[in-house]
Order: sequence, then structure tokens, then C-alpha cells
Amino acid sequence: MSSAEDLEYPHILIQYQNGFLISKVMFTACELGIFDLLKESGKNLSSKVIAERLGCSLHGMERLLDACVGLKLLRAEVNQEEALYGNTEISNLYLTKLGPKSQYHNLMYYSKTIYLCWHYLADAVREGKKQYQRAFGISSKDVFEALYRSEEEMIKFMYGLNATWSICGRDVLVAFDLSPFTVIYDLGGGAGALAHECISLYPNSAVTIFDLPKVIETTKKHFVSSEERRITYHEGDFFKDHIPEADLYILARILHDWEDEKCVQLLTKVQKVCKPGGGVLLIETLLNEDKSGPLESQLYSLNMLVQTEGKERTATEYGELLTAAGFQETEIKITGKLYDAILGRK
Ligand code: SAM
Ligand code: ASE
Repeated sequence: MSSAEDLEYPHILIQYQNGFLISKVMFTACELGIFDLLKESGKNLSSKVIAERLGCSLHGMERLLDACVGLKLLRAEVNQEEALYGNTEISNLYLTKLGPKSQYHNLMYYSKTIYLCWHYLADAVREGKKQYQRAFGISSKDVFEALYRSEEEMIKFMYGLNATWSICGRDVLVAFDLSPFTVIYDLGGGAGALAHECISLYPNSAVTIFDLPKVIETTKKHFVSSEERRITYHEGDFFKDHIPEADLYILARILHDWEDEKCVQLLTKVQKVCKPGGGVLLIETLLNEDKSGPLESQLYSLNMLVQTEGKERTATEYGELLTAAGFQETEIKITGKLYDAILGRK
């Protein structure tokens, strides 16, 4: 409901209208390396020094820095005539490139890929399908062929997805006690951030990352830093190839890529190979039962429309997919963060 104040002056609409300007300020400051420079230098810097070090115009940089101050991504300390800029705690932790909680790659994926796809949101809604043809001139029907249209694009996507688990991974993995499950497959496990979180939380478990051959290849080449013996890799197509037996199958952000029929096909296959007493852990962002929110899930569902063949679903909808695939009990845990957990048992 609108308040009398909103009708007099539509503040909320002005905020929404400017939403993408805000996103772009944050993305650009990240991309130019402002937060990294300020972290590395260890002291506050003037706009002149920042512009010089980053090879930017002074008058452009001044405006970007001031907008970042307005967004509380930077703080300015006015010293005699000159303003000196420094990171806020949140930008130091999340917006710098390195560091365990960095969201840098996630933001770059938004800025470079998702942003372009959303230019065609109206077309996606009209046609009810993804917009790779318009956004990138790609005619491939296959979702992941389009998402992985170059190695560079694949790496950007994988880095971006990995970043989420540094802030939400723990919550989804402790939502249920997974310690009874020792043989775990992370289907579509990608670059493995969730698998790494999983073995650190469950010292008696071993996790196999199952993904497309070129994804496993890229993971081994770009993402695996230390030899971790409790993580192994399995190359395959989960729709076409055999899935090995395990106690638990994690499907994180998998079902939201696909329409119901394909989800049931995949879950049925998993149900058949799952050990008795085993289960499947779905990790997804859940919509309220009446789809009234949360806003993030509603927006991500539109993103699934623009980028994939899937959608975000309610807990009941996931429960129905699990039941259709033959799973018995399903339990739901809402974490209060971006991603939630559903456990289905064989
Ligand atoms: N689970 C990871 C996460 O949440 O960060 C990655 C999710 S990503 C949205 C979907 C993953 O499924 C990608 O790593 C993709 O390569 C993988 N994938 C897509 N189609 C696949 C298939 N047919 N067989 C195996 N993996 C597939
Ligand atoms: C997918 C997940 C994502 C496919 C494409 C994607 C994400 C971005 N693009 O399975 C991560 C979730 N974020 C959003 C905005 O949907």
C-alpha cells in the first residue's frame, strides 16, 4: 500500500528508477580497482593519487569516489583542502579482489553478463525464454553451451558462483546434520567452493564433484589450489551419463536451471542410484508459498527466465518434484539468507 507521502512525492519510485545506477557505481568502482588500491596502500588517498594510479581522468574519478561515499562504500576524510578516501569495513571485506569473502567476481559477472541479458527483459517476458540470441548473438539452444560460450565466460561464471558460498555456504550445509552421509556427490558442483566448505564442516565425508568434462577441466586448471584428497572429480552429463552410487547428492542451484520435466528426470535418476537411507540436498533460493517474496528470489527467478530454462520455486513446488521422483520425506530449512535447503530422503 502506498502511504500519503509516497503519493505526494514518489520517493520509492525514484529509488527503484535509480537502482541500476547504484549497481553500476559499485560494479565500476570494483572493476577499476579502487577498493583494492585503497586496501593495498593501507592509508587514505586523494582523488588525484587514485586517478593517477588507476590511469583515470581526475574529474571522472572525483565523481565516482563521491558517489561511493554517498553509497557508504567509501569514506572521505576532509583534510585542509583535500578529501582523502578510504574503504569502509564492508568494502574492505567484500569488494576487494582477494580475501576469503570477496564478492568481486560475482559483481563482475553481474556487470558484464547479467546486465547485458537484462537489457532484453521485456523480450524475455514477451517470448517466455532466454535471450542469448539478442544479447550475444548465440543461436545455441543448450543453456550451458550458451553460458559457456568462451573459456573466459565460463571462468567468469564459475568464479561468480563460487563467491556466493563464501557468504552463504556454511548456512546451507549446517541446516541439516549431514555427518551421517559419508559418500557425497555434488552434482553440477562447478568450481567446488561448496564442496570445500562441505569437507571442512564434515571431516568424515568425501565429496565428488560431478560436472561436464570442460567444467572439470577448467576447475582443475584454474580453481584447485591445494591437493585435497577428500575431493575427487567425475566428468559427465547428469542427464545422459551414469551417476555413481552415494549416500547424499547435493544439487545446489541445479533445478532452478530447468523446467519441471527435466528436474523430475534428473531427480528420478538420482533416486534410483541413491543408497537406501540416503538422500538428496537441494540448495536453492525459495519463494514464499504465495510468491509474495522474498524480493531477491523474485528477481533471481526473472534472471532464470533471461538466462536459463528454469525458474525459482516454492518449497512446496520442490517437494512435489521430489515426490514425483520417488523420494519419501522432505524437510525444509529456511536460512534467512539467500539460499535455503531441502532434504529429500530415499
Ligand atoms: N552447484 C554450483 C553452485 O551452486 O555454485 C554450480 C551451479 S551452476 C548454476 C550449474 C552447474 O551445473 C554448472 O556447474 C554446470 O556446468 C553444471 N551442469 C549443467 N548441465 C550439466 C549436465 N548436463 N551434467 C553435469 N553438470 C551440468
Ligand atoms: C544459474 C545461476 C546463475 C544460471 C545462471 C546464473 C546466477 C547468475 N546467473 O544456475 C547466480 C544467481 N544469481 C542470479 C541473479 O540469478
